[in-house]
Amino acid sequence: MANGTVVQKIIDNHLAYGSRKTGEPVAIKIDQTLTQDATGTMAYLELEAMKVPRVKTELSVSYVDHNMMQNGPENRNDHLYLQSVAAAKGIRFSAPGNGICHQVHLERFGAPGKTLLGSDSHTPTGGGIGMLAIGAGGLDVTLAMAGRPFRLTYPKIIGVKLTGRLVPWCAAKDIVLKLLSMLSTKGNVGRVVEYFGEGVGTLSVPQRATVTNMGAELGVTTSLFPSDEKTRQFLAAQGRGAQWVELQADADVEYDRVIEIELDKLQPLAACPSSPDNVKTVAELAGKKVGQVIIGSCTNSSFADLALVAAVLKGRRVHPDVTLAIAPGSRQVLEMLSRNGMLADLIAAGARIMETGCGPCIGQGQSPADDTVTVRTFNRNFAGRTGTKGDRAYLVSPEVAVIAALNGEFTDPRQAGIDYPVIPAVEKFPINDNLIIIPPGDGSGIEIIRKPTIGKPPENAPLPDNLDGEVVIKVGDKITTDHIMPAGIHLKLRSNIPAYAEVVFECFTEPGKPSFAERAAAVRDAGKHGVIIGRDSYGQGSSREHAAICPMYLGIKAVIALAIERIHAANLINFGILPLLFIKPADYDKIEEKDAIIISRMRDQLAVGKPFKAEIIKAGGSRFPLLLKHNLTQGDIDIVLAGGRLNRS
Ligand code: MIC
Ligand code: SF4
Repeated sequence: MANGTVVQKIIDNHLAYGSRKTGEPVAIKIDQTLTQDATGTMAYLELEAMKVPRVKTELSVSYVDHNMMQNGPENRNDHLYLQSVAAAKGIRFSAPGNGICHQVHLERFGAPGKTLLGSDSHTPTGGGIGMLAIGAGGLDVTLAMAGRPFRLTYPKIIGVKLTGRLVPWCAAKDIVLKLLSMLSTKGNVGRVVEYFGEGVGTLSVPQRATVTNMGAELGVTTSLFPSDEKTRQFLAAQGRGAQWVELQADADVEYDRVIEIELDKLQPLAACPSSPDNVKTVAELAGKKVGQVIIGSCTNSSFADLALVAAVLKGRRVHPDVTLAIAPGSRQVLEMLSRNGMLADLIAAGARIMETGCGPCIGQGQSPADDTVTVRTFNRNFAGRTGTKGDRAYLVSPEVAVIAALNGEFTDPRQAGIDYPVIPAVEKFPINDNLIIIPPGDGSGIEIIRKPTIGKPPENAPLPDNLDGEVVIKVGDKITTDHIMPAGIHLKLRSNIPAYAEVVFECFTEPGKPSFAERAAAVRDAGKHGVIIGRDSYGQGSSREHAAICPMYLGIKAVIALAIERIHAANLINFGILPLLFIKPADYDKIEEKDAIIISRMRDQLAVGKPFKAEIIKAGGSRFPLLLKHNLTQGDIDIVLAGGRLNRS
């Protein structure tokens, strides 16, 4: 293999087409896929629509971890569909209760040097074990299951050099929070973060996975660590030592940019409301009252994380003004805690033990009270994601969280007067895969269970010749897919597009005014095409393709913004919506809701690298020209012209 970084080596090893040219399109073979239930139902409905008899990957796993509340039949209907379609198509099914997809995948399936595509933005968790693990929309994962290579831009590689070793009470979470404070959540599209340096060897695989997991918030394609002795030990402890291969960057490689983080200089950090890059030191927040602490999510609910929390809580009591909820990341973690007595310590201290799964991280329960501070070990604190409007959510390490739970206020854990418990590395994890259902060798006779709430992917017409558009909504910077397509109480509607579409952009609906869905439907019913105007970093966060499917269902034909994030742009293309970019940022200011946008000969104008001529007509009749651009490849253009990927399979 040619010299290179770990990322370059894995990409080169999986190249289906293209070569090592930064910024150029390439396609890579995908070894493994994962889906979770909230994106999985649509992904498998798409797999069925594409008439794929059986998946072609080395391994595909369907997890149930998001929709587990079962308030009404929808969640369980989804599970039954997912389990039966997995059996029919040759996919392993990780049943509800087995754990969060990223945690379980790391424990049981992730392997260095492999490629993993997952319909969840935190799929890069697998980078902790040296795999190239990328989050994508459901349809891209479906295509990978069908054996098609995954298309991406050959990334720029940001080398993050780690030196020294974390000091007590400073954690892996602080590494990624530090990086977020430096790089922010925007402007990192087309980049991969690769960690190197002598500090790497001081971090365990679960610590590395915390870092690569939350690296998703940077907006990078993925993050990854080399595969070394620590990786070997972790795999051996999971009974999978034979899957270890060493993977290191060569000494003479050049990164596109190098950032150095001195682990021993890190301080306990917190991401303040309402963005993961709004980082302060915990010392700066000291004394701020805390009403709720939640420990869990795919970022921080490994055995080591929860063992640390249990050791600190042992013999102590949670502050009377705080509720502490704990959601273990996997059944393996929960089983270990229960067998070694730590679960009893957590319960005795007053913790509320929750089911293993995403739970409050995706607004499934535990919404905080109005005007109170919630402290979470999660990766996202976008406004309203907790289920409480105007929420004040802080993201921290388990170390900071547990001390806040004891003291009822933010405290720099180094000043808490508690000895830092040392949690020894696990030599042998208990292996129990009986909630992972292996598909039969021949699934052709399996009946797929479709209860009434399981819908179909909606159809779309080819792109019209001319865009006779109207601006349905104009939004600002950093609009996340949580703004576009809220989860929380609406999450159970993921398999039912007409119902889910009603809440698109719900957070922007003013009381007594028509919703986005009503306005978009009015534009569509008038025979016009809906257009969304965004500013910088539109479509951050989750990979949910519903943020494209539901607008498509409502007649949206184009999104025009200053920048559109990678996964969301791909989802828009997959569902036949044009992702367009302003050439002159000042044009954003000139456009208002209800303005007409005309793009004549839109189909003919759409060519690789060519700008796009449009015209804005204001309510009073005045007009001005608008020059737009796009980053679409010829393949993307063909998909958009056809009205989406499903029209081309
Ligand atoms: C999230 O953390 O926002 C989710 C829920 O896991 C999403 C996927 C989804 O919306 O189903 C993600 O990160 O991609
Ligand atoms: Fe689940 Fe939260 Fe992780 Fe998303 S970020 S996969 S909702 S635990």
